[in-house]
Amino acid sequence: MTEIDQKGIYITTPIYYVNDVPHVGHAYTSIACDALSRFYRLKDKEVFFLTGTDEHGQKIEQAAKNRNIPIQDFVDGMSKNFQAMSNNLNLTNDHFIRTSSSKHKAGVQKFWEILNNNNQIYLDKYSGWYSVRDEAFYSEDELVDSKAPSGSPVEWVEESSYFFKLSSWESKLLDFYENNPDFVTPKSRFNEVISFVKQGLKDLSISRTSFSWGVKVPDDDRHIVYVWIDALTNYLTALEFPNLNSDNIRKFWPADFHIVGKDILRFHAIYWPALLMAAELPLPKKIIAHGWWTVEKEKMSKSLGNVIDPDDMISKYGLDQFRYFLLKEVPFGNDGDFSQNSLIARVNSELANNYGNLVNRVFSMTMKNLNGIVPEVEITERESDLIKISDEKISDYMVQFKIAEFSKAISSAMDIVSSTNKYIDETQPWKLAKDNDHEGLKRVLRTSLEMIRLISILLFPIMPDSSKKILNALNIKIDDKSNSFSGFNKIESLLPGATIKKLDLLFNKIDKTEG
Ligand code: ME8
Repeated sequence: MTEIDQKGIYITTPIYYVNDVPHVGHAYTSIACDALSRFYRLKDKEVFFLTGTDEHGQKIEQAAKNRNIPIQDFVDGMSKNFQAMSNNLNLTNDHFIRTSSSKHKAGVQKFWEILNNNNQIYLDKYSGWYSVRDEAFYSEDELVDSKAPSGSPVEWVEESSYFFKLSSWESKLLDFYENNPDFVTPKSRFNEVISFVKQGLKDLSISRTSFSWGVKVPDDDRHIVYVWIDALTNYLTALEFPNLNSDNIRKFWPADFHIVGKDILRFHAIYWPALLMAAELPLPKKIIAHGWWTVEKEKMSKSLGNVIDPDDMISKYGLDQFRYFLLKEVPFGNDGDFSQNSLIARVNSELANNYGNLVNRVFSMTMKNLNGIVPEVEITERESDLIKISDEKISDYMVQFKIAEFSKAISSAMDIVSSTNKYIDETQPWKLAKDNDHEGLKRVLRTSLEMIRLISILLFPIMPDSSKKILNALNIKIDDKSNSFSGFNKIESLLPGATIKKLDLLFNKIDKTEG
């Protein structure tokens, strides 16, 4: 893939179905997108970060009916839960799209008309399997024990339907994949996509007639646009599509990162590019499919009663601790297990004992020995060594974060924490204080303060609140949308003579019994 150019960076979460309340899986995707958005803003990019809710289709219609609530009222209420999740997770999304909004619906109809005008749609009859839970069509040979491959129940459907000529895009898709070998990550999932396409694509049913909750097909309102066509189009309508001359479309389309769970990769990596090619629109640059969370080794499900509510985790362990754990625990793309004991262990060893301890001891020694005043110092070879390590780790961090390898990027930042703790253990500033070696003491504390500043900027996309508190105590202003990495790794960034502020303990050790 070519290097991302000067255009703005467009990052999207999937839009979440409102049949249910938000859980840790939704929180995970959203936090990942938020961290990536914050990272690119630090790199002086203009970012458009989109999230929202998917409010149409049979699944939502059934959920509202089961609860006996008028559908629009139901989706209004349920969408609010996801908007609250965005706030509670401290997301910096630039927009929250709702597919039941009239602007979005008009955009979907326009997208349909473009496809139709390009001779990409025809009317026929669908007979085959449909899973309401997955909102997906399945062929007979895809079923496993009479169920969808996801384990969802399927029903036989026979109805009049419009079709998209997906099959005619097979070779163009394969060419596109070949020319864009990083289009989907991880690679193993990309290979699955490619082999699925190579097995042959059938035309895709893109309208339904057996329910009414959705966008009406232009000029044929017996038909409702298939919810996935409606949903995928959100990535365009959020940028003011169909106005192709709008500032947002010009600045942000095509999307740079569609981040999705592996469950919905097929829709994003096959149907979406084919639809865009058919509509003669540029294709997204990258789709990242992340893995699946189990909970204490079990599939998360309502019937098992083990669904993790992000709000519970935030109130129990703290927001930044929760964000840190999710992004550090597994390499992005792999499946992970959400275990509260693992979360506690990670918070205690990596945040409390390592990072928190570094910050606390350096701040308290600076307060006690230097009245909180940042000293002016000359560095020695020992400091140069530490700076060399941190420079290497910063480069690693940049390489990894850019491609959403959060866990590796965090490890690089945490390596600087460990190296700085080691530097302090070796230089023993408490001993320098006792021995009245003021120059030595000042040098160690100033260097350590600079390292804390640097680490806190690196960790800002992951733990914005804590980083902000630390940086604020160092008199460095950082805000959610307008900061920059530029110049941050210069060691002389703190102002000598300035007084650092008192900082409360940020990462308390969690008692295991609290889990
Ligand atoms: O699929 N582990 O919405 P959805 C990790 N509306 N991530 C998980 C997860 C888990 N256990 N469970 C859910 C839809 N997710 C469509 C998307 S986009 C145009 C339309 C995350 O509410 C993961 O990102 O079922 C997954 O892709 C998304 O939630 C599915 O959310």
